[in-house]
Amino acid sequence: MNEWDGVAQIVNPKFAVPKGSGNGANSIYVIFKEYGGGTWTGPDDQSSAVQFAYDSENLYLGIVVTDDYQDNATHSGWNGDSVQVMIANQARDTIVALYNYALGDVEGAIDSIIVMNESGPGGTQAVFSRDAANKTTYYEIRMPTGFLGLTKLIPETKFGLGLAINDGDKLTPGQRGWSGLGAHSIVYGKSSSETALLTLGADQTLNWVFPTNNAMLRLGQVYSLTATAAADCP
Ligand SMILES: [Ca+2]
Ligand SMILES: [Ca+2]
Repeated sequence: MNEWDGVAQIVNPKFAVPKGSGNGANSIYVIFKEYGGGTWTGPDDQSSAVQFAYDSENLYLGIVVTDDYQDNATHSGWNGDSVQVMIANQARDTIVALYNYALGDVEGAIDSIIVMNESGPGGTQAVFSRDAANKTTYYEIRMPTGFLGLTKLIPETKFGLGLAINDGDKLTPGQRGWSGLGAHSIVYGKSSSETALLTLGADQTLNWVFPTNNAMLRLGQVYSLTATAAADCP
């Protein structure tokens, strides 16, 4: 992923648990949520960093997932190691697209790149790879402008985007938890209001504005990225 050098990276984005509990005095923010009997032992079990860039024709997502074991025996777009994406409109009150991505099969036997267009215009392209020795999975996704119903992407274009990055492991296969950016847009039912509002920047990267109403999105460590926080964010 050398072409991503210099593009701002968001490492370990945080979200409030349980869903809907953000912005409170006692809100609890995490970088991973266990689910369905899964257990999470820490960032080496699963954690994620995300990057975005664009040109006039495409939005690009680069996702680096640290994960101790590749699990997707059923070749599912969501029920195992996978990346689920929601695109929402600028108001974040309408779902534009739902796309699911994964590498098929388990550690040592990966045989496919899975692109599942759950809804929306589709036409996305994906290249994924697994570095088992370094326990790292790379996802690179290209979305043509049609995903926003536009002919060109230009600075100041705004839209919502959510990522749920699922983890299953050898002893606990399937969707047993997730990290992600605005993950609650996708899990426990679909909620477009929980996507992050993205604004295309003049330098062809993306600027960020936190959700202000029921913020589930908190940034983790951010490298070289302009982020505008609402007053009630930590
Ligand atoms: Ca894991
Ligand atoms: Ca895994």
